[in-house]
Amino acid sequence: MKDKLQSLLSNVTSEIKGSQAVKDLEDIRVKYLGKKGEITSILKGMKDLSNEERPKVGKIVNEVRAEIEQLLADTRKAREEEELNLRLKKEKIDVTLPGGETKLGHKHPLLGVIDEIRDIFVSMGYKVVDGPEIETVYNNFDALNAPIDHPSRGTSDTFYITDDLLLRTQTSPVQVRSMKKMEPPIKIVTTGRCFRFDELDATHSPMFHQMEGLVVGEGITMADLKGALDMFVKRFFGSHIKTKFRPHHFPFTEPSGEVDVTCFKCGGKGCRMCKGSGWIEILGCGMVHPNVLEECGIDSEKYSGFAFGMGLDRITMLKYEIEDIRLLFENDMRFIDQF
Ligand code: 2NL
Repeated sequence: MKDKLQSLLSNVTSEIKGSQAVKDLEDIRVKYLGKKGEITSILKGMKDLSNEERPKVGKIVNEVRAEIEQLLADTRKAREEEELNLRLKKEKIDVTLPGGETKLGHKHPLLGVIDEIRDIFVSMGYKVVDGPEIETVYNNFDALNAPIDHPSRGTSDTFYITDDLLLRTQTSPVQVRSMKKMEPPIKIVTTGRCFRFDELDATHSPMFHQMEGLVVGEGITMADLKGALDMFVKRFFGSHIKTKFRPHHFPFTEPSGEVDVTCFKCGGKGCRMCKGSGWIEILGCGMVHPNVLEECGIDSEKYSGFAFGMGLDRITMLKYEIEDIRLLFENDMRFIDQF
């Protein structure tokens, strides 16, 4: 028995010495000291020994077991240290290596245009205001003098949520809210998403972007309207660009007009961009209708004002000669990365 234990001990010792990894040591522990291990089975066999032999053999077995445990613990410590040193060596970072290229993002072309236009108006003293995309029918239509039978009110043109709530079809309700809250003088711009029940094609999208401006004060006239918009056009398109005011009709302004600018591609000679006319339409405007002022709690005898609105998607498309509005909203990086 003693010899058997001696040879077992020498086997274990050489196995432990020959182990490569911490994991091997665990396998060795299970093989000898585990529930079905060799030492354990010797201990189990002790009951068959004589009374004199049992304590002697027991002592030796326990000594051998203690020796194996000690050897396992020592070797485990050494192996762990080796493995750590190996990892530290392998995973060392060479801080002197050149860095990888970092790709910088940039503004979406539409957002770039929005920021540029907004900055121009802010520099002219306008305050930026925001409002919700879900609006009341009252703020979107009634307060803006829209006739009750106006086609844009119908469910075929507007996304209704309930009888009283809708997705705003223009940014004007933000200005209705502002007029009800603020005292003149008022000088504000607002930008945001608007929604109309349009079929998606190259020039129409059920979701689009608008910017509107509103000025209300004592003695505001059409001269102020023309001066402000002419200034904006020269700052945005260039100082050589001319403006032309054409009569138009909107329910919320009277008189109303549309603004054309000289074609910035051909300089007015006529090209594909301006469809040969030399002029490009960029916005709608007018003097705020007295009904709108009164509905928003402003005395139309004392105050007057002008307002304007423009489609930002269209302006962006003109600026970059983008021929399909869908490109602005598909977020295809092959498109966006060109700006
Ligand atoms: C266009 C025309 C316009 C307005 C928007 C406005 C707002 C209030 C009162 C009066 Cl609260 N008017 N906004 C006025 C004229 C034209 O937009 O073609 N937009 C894309």
